[in-house]
Amino acid sequence: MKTSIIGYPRIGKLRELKFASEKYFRNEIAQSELFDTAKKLRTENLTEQKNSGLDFIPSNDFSFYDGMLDTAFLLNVVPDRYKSLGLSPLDEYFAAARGYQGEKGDVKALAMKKWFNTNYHYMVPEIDDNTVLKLSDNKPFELFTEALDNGVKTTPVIIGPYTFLELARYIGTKTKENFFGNITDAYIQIIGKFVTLGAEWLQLDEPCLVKDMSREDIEFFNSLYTKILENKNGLKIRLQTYFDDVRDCYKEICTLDFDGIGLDFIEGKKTLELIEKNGFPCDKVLFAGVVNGKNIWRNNYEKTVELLKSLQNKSINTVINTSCSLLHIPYTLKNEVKLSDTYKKHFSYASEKLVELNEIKKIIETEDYCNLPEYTANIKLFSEERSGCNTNVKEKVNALSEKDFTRLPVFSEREKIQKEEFKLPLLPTTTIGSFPQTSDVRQTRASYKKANISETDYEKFMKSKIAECIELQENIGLDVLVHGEFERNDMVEYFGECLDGYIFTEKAWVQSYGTRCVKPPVVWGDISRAKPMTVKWSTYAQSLTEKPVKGMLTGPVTILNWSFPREDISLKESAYQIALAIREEVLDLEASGIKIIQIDEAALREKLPLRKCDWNKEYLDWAIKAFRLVHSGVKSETQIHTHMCYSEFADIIEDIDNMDADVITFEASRSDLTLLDVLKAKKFRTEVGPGVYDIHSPRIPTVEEIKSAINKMLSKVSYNKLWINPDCGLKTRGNEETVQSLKNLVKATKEIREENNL
Ligand code: THG
Ligand code: ZN
Repeated sequence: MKTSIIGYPRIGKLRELKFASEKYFRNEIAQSELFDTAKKLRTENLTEQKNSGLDFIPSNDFSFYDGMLDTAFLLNVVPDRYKSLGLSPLDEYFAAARGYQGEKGDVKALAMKKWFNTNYHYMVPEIDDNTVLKLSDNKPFELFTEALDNGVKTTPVIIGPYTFLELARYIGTKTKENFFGNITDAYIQIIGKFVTLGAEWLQLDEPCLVKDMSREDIEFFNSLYTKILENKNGLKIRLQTYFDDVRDCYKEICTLDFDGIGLDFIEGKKTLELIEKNGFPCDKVLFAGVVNGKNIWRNNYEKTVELLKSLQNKSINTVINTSCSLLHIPYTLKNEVKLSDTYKKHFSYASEKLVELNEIKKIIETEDYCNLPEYTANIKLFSEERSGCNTNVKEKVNALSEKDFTRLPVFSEREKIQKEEFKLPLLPTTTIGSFPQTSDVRQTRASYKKANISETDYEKFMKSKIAECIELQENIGLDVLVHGEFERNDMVEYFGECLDGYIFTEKAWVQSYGTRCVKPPVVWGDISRAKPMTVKWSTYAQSLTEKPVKGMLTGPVTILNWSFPREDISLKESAYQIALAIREEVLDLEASGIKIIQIDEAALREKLPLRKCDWNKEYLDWAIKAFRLVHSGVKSETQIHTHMCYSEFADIIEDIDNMDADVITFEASRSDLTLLDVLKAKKFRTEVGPGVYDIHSPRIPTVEEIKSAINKMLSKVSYNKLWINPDCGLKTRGNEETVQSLKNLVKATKEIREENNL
């Protein structure tokens, strides 16, 4: 049996690509230096994969920002506003990714969205009626040739035409059907070029096949590939799916002329059943995703081998594959120097997954594999009892009942009480929580972590930053303040570090979007709170001002979704454990005089099952309850806020109301505020602050632009319920642009209040 992966991380083991790109953005290095770094990283990846014994090595999984954006540029789906800037190709690409504000113009970035159920984000291709979809870039071919020059005939990877057209945003009157001819022509041309270059395989990623598909969707998919596969000219085409099963179109993909089909056996609940019921075509290769590409636990060889043998027994021509691209896990355990081997031996990052693939191959190919040391060591690992059990926590979770999930009095009563309590102006202004994490902040945190400065000095520094931040917000004229979150590296990692049951890593970076990475903590055992985590900072901030300062917490679902979760207990149980811990923090904050507490559920939407039929029973039923559990114990005058990121929540808007928060802020500005219509239609009850400007771009929004956003909002949301805020935390921004943007926000709000006599 051969081995394969779907894609590899690209940011660099020590985030070299991130640092080089950001230097390039700051004009500190030339384009050529950035290109050199990128090439070096690609070569390193290639060498590592080749040396591991991997049979199918991908190319074109590299990207300077995002694979979807690359595909848009490959297909000439680039809005005129970027082309007309007259920038170099690379700068035009970054303008679409990040927005551009400079001597050549002022344009916003493309929209950005969550990539399926991961913490990765993709750029949304934008198609208007003038878009001429055609092959217009050479990157996939250049990267194939580059690898060939290094002695490896790779499998180039490209997003497939169905997923591309499905995920694109259509801003004119045309729809995906209008692009049938052009996109099939483009893919046929791509195939032709790879044939000329001597490629053997092409991998087309079609993750959209794991979502609900209508009859029309299936027919559209069918016609796209019927046309493309008629022209494959001897190139072998692998249809690669991931993140769930393909139950709606399994039969169709088996009949089409693909040479290989990649299916996910980890997240695809029905993958095996589909094969058992319908068989698998003997003229195709099954790329069986049996090594988890999303989590960091070692593979259970006994189970995997049993599965692979069962496929073998059905005479299926099988390749051992990962369940999805390894983009979603960190590079290598070699850089985890501090973590004890007690834990590490249970872990497997991308480069260790390569070793696992090779070991599984060896085991499968060995007649009497039960005595292979690779196999026996793995059996032993999985039979060991793991530490971290806390019966007290388990009992608390078992004892939960309906009243623990219910806050009283009801929303409408609380709303009245709170208006009286806070006496805020109409359209209150606030921010999401974090302020710029400037280099002094990062450096001081790092020195403290390395014990280079004392706790007293660290606390002094943090308090001075908090005081500065409070003064700044008062000067700007914001109504509800925050402490700035300077003590936090990340809104999830920080709590992971404070909570018992979590372990955290040193260099386990995973790309989140563009050059931004996160370091997800690992849920190791049962979770509990050892001590207050945020009270000291919040109460200090509140002591400096008459205005309310929000206490800032991360909600249980987000903490869990942005961690590497356990696989031995359910997500629901872990979420309730975390919820109980955060609940203790909420009650401590309240007891210390904090009157507004924000509990972010930035990632609530992200783990929603990809198929609607699984939404309630498998997720929302416990996710919403976990949030309610956190805040149900507070007084009626304590105001609970929450925040959500990049989400499309139109279809779960009622569930969001059901979280029973008093105020929600969310990101809307990159998607043209379409959510407002839904809020209106569904009579959204929670007070709401749809972000008035996009913080993921360095450009400063003008007063006029913010006013126009607020006016749009006022046409859909009652002035009694509307809050004014940026659309996410400010930690990635610089000080100067932040101050200017917030000043514009306050000025715009004041003018609107005046113009409307509010
Ligand atoms: N934390 C986690 N996941 C997230 C977010 C987060 N997913 C969605 C959204 N927010 C993604 N946004 C960001 C924003 C900023 C950063 C990462 C993801 C960021 N990262 C630093 C960087 O890459 O330079 C590294 C962090 C650090 O220095 O500790 O700024 O907020 N978990
Ligand atoms: Zn956000």
